[in-house]
Amino acid sequence: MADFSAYRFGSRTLNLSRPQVMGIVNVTPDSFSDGGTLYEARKLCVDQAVERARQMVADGATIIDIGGESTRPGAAAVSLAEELDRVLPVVERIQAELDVIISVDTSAPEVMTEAAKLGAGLINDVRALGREGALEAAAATRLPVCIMHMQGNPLSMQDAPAYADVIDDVGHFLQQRIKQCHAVGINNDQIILDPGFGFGKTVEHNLRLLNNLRQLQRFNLPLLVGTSRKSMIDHVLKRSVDQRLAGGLATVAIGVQQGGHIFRVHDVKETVDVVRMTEAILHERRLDND
Ligand code: PT1
Repeated sequence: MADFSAYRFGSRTLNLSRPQVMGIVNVTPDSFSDGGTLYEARKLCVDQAVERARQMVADGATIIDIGGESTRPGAAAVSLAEELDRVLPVVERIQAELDVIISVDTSAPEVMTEAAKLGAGLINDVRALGREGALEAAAATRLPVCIMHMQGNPLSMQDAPAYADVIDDVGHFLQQRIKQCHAVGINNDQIILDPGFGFGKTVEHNLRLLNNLRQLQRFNLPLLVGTSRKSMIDHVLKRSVDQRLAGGLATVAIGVQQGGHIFRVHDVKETVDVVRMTEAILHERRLDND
């Protein structure tokens, strides 16, 4: 069994032998230009992102995931220049103002490189370093990477997801990607795995992956779980995106029981409570609050 009690994220270290909560900070405004100048709108957006991150850290998040490209089903692509403009100022401000690990949610090699220079501690790529130059760029940062399974691409992935066996298929995909990481010098102590909930999967695929997450433990790598506010909750409960908290917390409780290490969520405070309570149940005792 691998020991994750002092997992390195660049200059910072985290105890992944206890489940950790990653707070989501999206920097994907519908429009920067609604009133005022573009410059003022961007600054306001950066301020908002930093304040959200500050609250999440106060609520117990130990990682903040910053993303400038929406990857939810049907989302359109964003230009490299736009992604850099959205993400880098937020990375810079959070690094200066908060004591937290910064994760950058990107598939763009240039964003990985520049964010690492500004102090990011984790590269989170839903395309599993599949873009041209991404493997090499990620390797050069020496940072850990989260590699996620996706079937298809965000524009079309929900059209007709199909698997021989979703657990086997996701496992085989991740195994291939791990090999490619090793080939460029990204070692096991720098690889985090993610089954990619909602990325080219039916609700049944997602439920099966969550209920069998433990099977991905065979890689002896940390597991990241991202189910927060996703449509799989709507498919079970018929809830709009702002009414999915309880459903999401149920996925976190099961994710903890199944051995998940990092939970990527919008609702940090509630998730930290569920993680702690679930741990107490599993260990049949109170655990330290750190
Ligand atoms: C994720 C994830 C991510 N999810 C990682 N990064 C998103 N490592 C962005 C829906 O069905 O799970 N792991 N970065 C957001 N993507 C989605 C996908 C959002 C599906 C919503 C849905 O509603």
